Formats: sequence, C-alpha cells, structure tokens
Amino acid sequence: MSAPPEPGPAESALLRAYRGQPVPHTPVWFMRQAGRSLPEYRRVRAGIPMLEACRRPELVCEITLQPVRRHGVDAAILFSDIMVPLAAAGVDLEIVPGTGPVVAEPIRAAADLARLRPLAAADVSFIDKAVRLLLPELGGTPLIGFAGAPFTLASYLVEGAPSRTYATTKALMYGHPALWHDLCERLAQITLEFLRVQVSAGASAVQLFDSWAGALSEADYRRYVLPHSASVLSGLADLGVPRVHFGVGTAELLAAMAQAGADVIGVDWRTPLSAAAARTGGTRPVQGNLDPTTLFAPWQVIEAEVKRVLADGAAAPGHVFNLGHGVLPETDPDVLRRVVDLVHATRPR
Ligand code: 1CP
Repeated sequence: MSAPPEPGPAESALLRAYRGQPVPHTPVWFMRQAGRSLPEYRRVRAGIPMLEACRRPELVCEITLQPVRRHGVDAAILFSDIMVPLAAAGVDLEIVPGTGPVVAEPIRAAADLARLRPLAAADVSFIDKAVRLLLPELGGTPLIGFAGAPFTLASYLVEGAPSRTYATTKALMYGHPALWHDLCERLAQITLEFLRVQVSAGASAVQLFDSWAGALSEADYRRYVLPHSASVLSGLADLGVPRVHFGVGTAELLAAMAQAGADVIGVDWRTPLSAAAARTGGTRPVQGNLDPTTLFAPWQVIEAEVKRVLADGAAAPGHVFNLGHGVLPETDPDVLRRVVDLVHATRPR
C-alpha cells in the first residue's frame, strides 16, 4: 500500500496560522535562518561573493534547505538578499563582507534615477530556477519569498552603504519630495516584480522587509512611505498568498504598517505581541518576536522567554513564532533547534 500523499504547503501550520486558522502546533521559522550561523553555509559559500551566490540556483537551493534540515522549522525562506533585484535592474553594487550593501554611485539627484530601470522577470530568471529546484526538495514545507520595501531599499541607494541616522535619505525625502516619490515608485515596481516572480515560481507566502522604517515618525511614514509599500502589497493581492510586513523599531508605526495592506504583521522584540495585535485592530495574525540576543542566555532564560512570547502571541488571531529580527551570526545553531522543539511541544491556545 502506498503512503498517503504528503499534505501540500496550503495545509501547513504556517499557512494556516497566516490565515488565522487553527493549528496543530505554533509554526516557527527564523529571519536570517540561512547564513552565517551555520557551518555548512560557511563551507558552501567559501570564496563565492554574496551576489554571485544568489545568482546560482543550485547553491540557492542548497543554502535555503540547510536550516530546514537542521532545525526542523515550519518554513523555508528563499536565500537571496533585498539588494538582488536592484543589481538585476542595473545598479552597480556589492555586498561587502562584514559591512553589507555598498552602492558604487548613490542616487542623490534626478539624473541618477536613470540608473534604475524597471525590473523584468527575465532579469531574475535565476530566482525562478532556484524556486523550481526547491519545491520538490521541500515536500510540503512552504517557501517564503521576500523583498525589501521601498524605504529600506532607498536608504541603501541614497546613503550608498548601511547608515545609522539615514540623514542623507531623509534630506532627499524632505528637500526633494518629487524626486523621492519618483524613486520610491520605481523601487515599488522592482519589488513587486521580484515578489511576483517568486510567487509565480511557487513561493507560498511573501514577506516585505521594511527593516529601517522605524527611523521615521508616524507622520513621515504615512506621507513618504506608506503609499509606496501599499502599492507593492496591493499589487500582490490577486496572487492570493499571505503577505507579511515587517520592520524594526516600528512600535509607533504598527497601525500605519497594517493599513499598508499586509495580512500579517511582523513585530520586533520591543513591542509585546498582544500590544501589536491591539494596535493593528486585533484582526491580523502576528509574527515574532523573541529578542535574538536572548539566544545567548542560559537555557532556563530562553525557555521562559519562548513561553512568554507564545502566551503573548495567543492574544492575536494567529501567531507564527520568529525572532524579533534576524539570527545573529554568533548564534549556536543547536540552541535554535531546541527553540523549535520547545515551540512545537507547547500547546497552542
Ligand atoms: O557573505 C554573507 O554571508 C553576507 C551576509 C548576508 C546574508 C547571509 C547578507 C548581506 N544578506 C544575507 C542573506 C539575506 N538577506 C537573507 C537570507 C534569507 C534567510 O533569512 O535565511 C535575507 C532575508 C536578507 C534580507 C536583508 N538584507 C534585509 C532585510 C532583513 C533584515 O535583516 O532586516 C536587509 C536590511 C538586508 C541588507 C543586508 N544584506 C547583507 C547585510 C549584512 C545587510 C544588512 C546591512 C545593514 O546593517 O544595513
């Protein structure tokens, strides 16, 4: 007798939680679960520049699968970077080890916008190939696609490198609002196309990372950023996949970010999940939000914090366990495995 067919991603705990449906266990995955915390990642990446690695479908497939195999998480997230579609759209940039994205010629004036052409699906055909390689390997485990939101992408393009203050970005935003909106419209097109390619190839959910939006006041967010993130999210509506919207330091922005049109709100560790649920109207599932540095604490502390996050997440119509931001490179992978097992063993309420 043949075994019953494996349930597909649509029936997975992740997709059920993202839709606010009852789950057999709280699903869990980790932002930046692939990458530098894993020795097997460091091995396969050795000598290959980051952007080059992202363009090799077999390597993307292998790196995406590594944390799924090792940790038993409920989702894979495509191994890529928010800068990949910008490089594919003609921007000269590099991801510098130990620093992050560095743009050769930052965008500061109207004439610079010409360097940002629209993205076509063919520009990122390597993504389509990688997703199609991944699907049979993943069985029923859902694949999450992702992209950077216009503000976060703009911050790298305008600053030219990671920033702490976003002073140049904000100067352009306040001083040249027409140029700012033109830039963000172009970025929204690129992001939308990048996400649509991932979903068309088989990703079951998407996450829009507006990692650095927390640098803005709510008023500025609503005026300069929300319309562009909303155009990305509404441009995905016909695909029918859950859309997660996440940023860091967004306590004051959660209501506005929810209004941008996401189905699920990602929350950093500063805001209790119950407060995040209340601030977003109590109608949306939440994702988060263990402080990533908690993973360096003694196990008893980690255990108590995981249980606190789980209990707090029960206030929302659905909860997907995650960290409040990405896995830090120094994290012990065995601790991540224990966290997954603990989340799975704790009865959802
Ligand atoms: O050589 C290396 O290993 C480079 C390190 C690295 C890795 C592993 C970078 C450079 N990007 C990535 C992969 C990556 N980037 C993933 C992997 C998928 C997974 O989660 O398993 C994801 C989701 C991203 C997304 C990303 N890139 C974001 C949004 C998420 C977040 O953490 O807020 C951002 C802001 C970036 C920019 C970026 N790329 C790389 C770095 C070090 C940074 C951050 C730089 C900064 O601090 O501004």
